[in-house]
Amino acid sequence: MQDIPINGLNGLSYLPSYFDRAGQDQLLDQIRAIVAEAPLFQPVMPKTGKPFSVRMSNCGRLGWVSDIRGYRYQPQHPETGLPWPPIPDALTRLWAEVAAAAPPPEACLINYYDQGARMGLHQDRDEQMFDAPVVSVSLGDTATFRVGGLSRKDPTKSFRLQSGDVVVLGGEARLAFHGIDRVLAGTSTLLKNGGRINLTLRRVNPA
Ligand code: MD3
Ligand code: FE
Repeated sequence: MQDIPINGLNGLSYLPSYFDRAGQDQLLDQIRAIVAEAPLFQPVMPKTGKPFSVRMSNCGRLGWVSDIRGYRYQPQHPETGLPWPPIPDALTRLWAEVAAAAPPPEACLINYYDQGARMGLHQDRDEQMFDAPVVSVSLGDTATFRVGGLSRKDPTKSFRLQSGDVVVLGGEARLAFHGIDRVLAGTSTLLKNGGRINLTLRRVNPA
């Protein structure tokens, strides 16, 4: 476990290779089953309707969605209207290990990046509480991840996130600006057709 101070903010910890290859394969099978039931959708930016390059789904009681009306958490898939599938046990156990002080996760956002997909610098602030961390798991191709400070203008640092890596964003880093600059093609054999999956476990409401 590595604690990495960013612009003097505490609370970012990096757990490289938390999941070994067998653990990644098992998790991937479970994500495939979730996405079969709750298909990836293409979110669009509020107001402009500009599509994200990342496709998304969710599991858990709540899922994060973005459409012309805004960003929000909701209990149903935006296209099927069905409840989101449950969070896999391996992820609930991960949360219990790295976020033991927080109430259980309510949402797990599934981001799928194909080659060329990216995510601009943003803060995660659609949750009703910021004392619980966001816990991220990377699967598939390596990504270049950027983290800054509490202001968009603060300097940023870049890291590579590899398949099996976990990042815990708690404490002061919980509201840091961050984004994904690019996905490095051909860096993992986990996904047959390449690309990257990121899972983020989140607590949305106070306990
Ligand atoms: C740093 N996802 O879904 S996860 C997102 O790899 C998101 O798909 C990225 O940003 C991805 O909102 C990055 C790592 C992450 C998540 C939350 C953070 C880093 C963070 C919150 C504060 C600072
Ligand atoms: Fe984010």
